Amino acid sequence: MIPDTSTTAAASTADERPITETPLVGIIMGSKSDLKIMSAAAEVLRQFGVPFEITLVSPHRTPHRMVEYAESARKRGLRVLIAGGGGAAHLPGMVAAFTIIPVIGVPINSTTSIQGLDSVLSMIQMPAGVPVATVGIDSAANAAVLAIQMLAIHNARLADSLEKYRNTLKDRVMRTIEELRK
Ligand code: RP5
Repeated sequence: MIPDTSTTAAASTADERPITETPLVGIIMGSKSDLKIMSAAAEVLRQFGVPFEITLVSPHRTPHRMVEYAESARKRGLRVLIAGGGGAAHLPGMVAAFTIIPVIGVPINSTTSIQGLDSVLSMIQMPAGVPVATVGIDSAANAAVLAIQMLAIHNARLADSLEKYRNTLKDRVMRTIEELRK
């Protein structure tokens, strides 16, 4: 049964009503040591009221679980996967091989020697027809925003929330410009 170690989360306040109770986004990672980075994706999804699940799926240590997770993801209602990994980060690419739902890869800087470049290179050069949308090193929050943008194609509430979010980013820059003028 997948996912046996996951937490299903959905926002519950009036302003952050979940769009459905079923998780739409699956956040997965190769190791518990990735959680400190990947929890940023969970936080963003929570803020936007997007139901998600979060769990460990290791391509090397639990390969059968990885196949089962990827193959069952769409049937279970998931619409986007966010997959993080460090070092030889095969998780996003291998999961993408077993599902047609979009996979967003988060390269994680888990080694001090090459600082996440190993993970980037493990994710970006996918063969034609099996893409992984790779975000920046340790950029789990951006992966969540990208997932929300995908869901917003068919969800007006999420589209409105994204417009508001973008305006807050713009306002922040404009405030700084004003302060520098003084
Ligand atoms: C990868 O190896 C994981 O995604 C993690 O980033 C890295 C190190 O894993 P641990 O040795 O900390 O479990 O598979």
